[in-house]
Amino acid sequence: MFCFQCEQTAKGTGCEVKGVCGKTASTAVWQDKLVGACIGLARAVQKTKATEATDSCIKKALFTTVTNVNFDDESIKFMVACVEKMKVALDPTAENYDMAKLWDDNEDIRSLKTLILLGIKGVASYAHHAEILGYKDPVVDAFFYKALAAIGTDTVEMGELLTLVLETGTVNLACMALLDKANTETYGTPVPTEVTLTIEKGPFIIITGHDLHDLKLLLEQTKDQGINIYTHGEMLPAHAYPELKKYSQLKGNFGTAWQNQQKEFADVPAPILYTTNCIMPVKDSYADRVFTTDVVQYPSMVHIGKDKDFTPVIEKALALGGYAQDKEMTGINGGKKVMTGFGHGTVLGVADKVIDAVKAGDIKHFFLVGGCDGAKTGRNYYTEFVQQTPKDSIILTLACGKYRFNDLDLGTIGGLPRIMDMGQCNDAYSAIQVAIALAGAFKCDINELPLSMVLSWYEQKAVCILLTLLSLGIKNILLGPSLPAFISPKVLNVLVENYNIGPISTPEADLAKLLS
Ligand code: FS2
Ligand code: SF4
Repeated sequence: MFCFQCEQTAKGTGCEVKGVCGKTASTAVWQDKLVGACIGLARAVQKTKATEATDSCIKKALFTTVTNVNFDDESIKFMVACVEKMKVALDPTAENYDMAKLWDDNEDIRSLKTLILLGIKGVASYAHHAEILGYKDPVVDAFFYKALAAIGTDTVEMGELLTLVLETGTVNLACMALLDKANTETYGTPVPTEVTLTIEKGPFIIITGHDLHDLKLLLEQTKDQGINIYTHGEMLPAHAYPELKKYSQLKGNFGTAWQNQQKEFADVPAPILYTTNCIMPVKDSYADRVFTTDVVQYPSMVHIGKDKDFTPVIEKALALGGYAQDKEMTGINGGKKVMTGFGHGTVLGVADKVIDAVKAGDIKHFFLVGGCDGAKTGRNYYTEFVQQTPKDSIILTLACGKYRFNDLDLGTIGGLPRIMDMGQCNDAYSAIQVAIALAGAFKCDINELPLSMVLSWYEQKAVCILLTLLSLGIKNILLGPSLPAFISPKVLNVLVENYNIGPISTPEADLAKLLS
């Protein structure tokens, strides 16, 4: 096997025996076969034409290969067969691609093709969520075939690949906009919402991952059942959507970021429903309580299929019964509640207030501190960075990296909390909208704003978001906890020369640099 798609890759170079994430060599090989089959399908589509079925299939297949999504060889094999069948129906002569060719390629070509591949895996995840809500963008869907076909082409040159890298970012912006539209038209515009970390006594279900549609269905199915629902990980921002928060059994948030799940789920008297990444290898201590749905699969765990009948989860919650007494829990800094719901709708709704505060000097700087969390100790950087930001600065955040600091009370400026959670990783779209609006108000370029981006990455959705920021010409991004293994020195040079992207160092040094 070879895999270097995530931040925790072995030795910082690549997993070759077994994944640090727990992925076996056999799963890695099947995932490669799945991507190779998708390239075959893309080749067939380019000769013939795409269908609704091929569009859906490509998105689901790419999402399946994202880190911490699917550890189940049988389901991946099944998907490979489905993709191949579609390909043969369109063009029996189109060949699948052997991913070993990519892993063994010249390091710069491999680097650029990998950036495109990982980027479209992220885009596919967002496009899949949007499609579930009935939203599609033909430009986004067409790009998967174009990008996959390019990855499978031996003769493609560096310049052409660099253009495609940036196009991946542009397409992802369109895709995040599509998902934003899908989410807000379906569930309403997020409103600032305080979320408790206390778990009430009695039966409950923990729902994790990014899929709001699964949460909605679970809320419908648990109406009047005496079962409470708690979000976990990337599901936290769901509390802010009017059409979800109206369910009285949606009570609060359980636990912190994904990498703590094995510890946090060990003795929880409730089932856990995984709707997307990040699932970690399931420990015996809670294996009887794990349920998966949609793209997530894990060997021997109960999978809820297309019928979305959550009865087994509900029955498990009732059988386990939850805690006997209310259980007060805290975030990693001891806070008992967190806030969410500061999407672009809310922040731009008070744009005048924000602009006045900047003009009056009450707000001197904005920081976007967001992205993925992960297990590395160096990620404490983000907690310390936020703690050390000056009192006249605002911290915009998103995705699961916020669990490092979202329970801190850093006070307010002009009635606005200093930490504003904009949502899930895909809600980077909100941060971009706010940056564009501020640049418009101050008649300057985004790079001239008193705005610094300090990002953390782990998996492939972070890759597509980074590419979006680069495609918008955003410079001086600080990235941590370490730079991706798949960026070759030459490609890194291009990114540094054109975008001045750099690694995080220490909170003190970085703050001094960003505020100078
Ligand atoms: Fe965090 Fe994991 Fe959102 Fe990522 S919960 S690293 O999936 O996409 O973020
Ligand atoms: Fe290794 Fe990350 Fe790939 Fe898992 S996803 S095999 S940890 S590089």
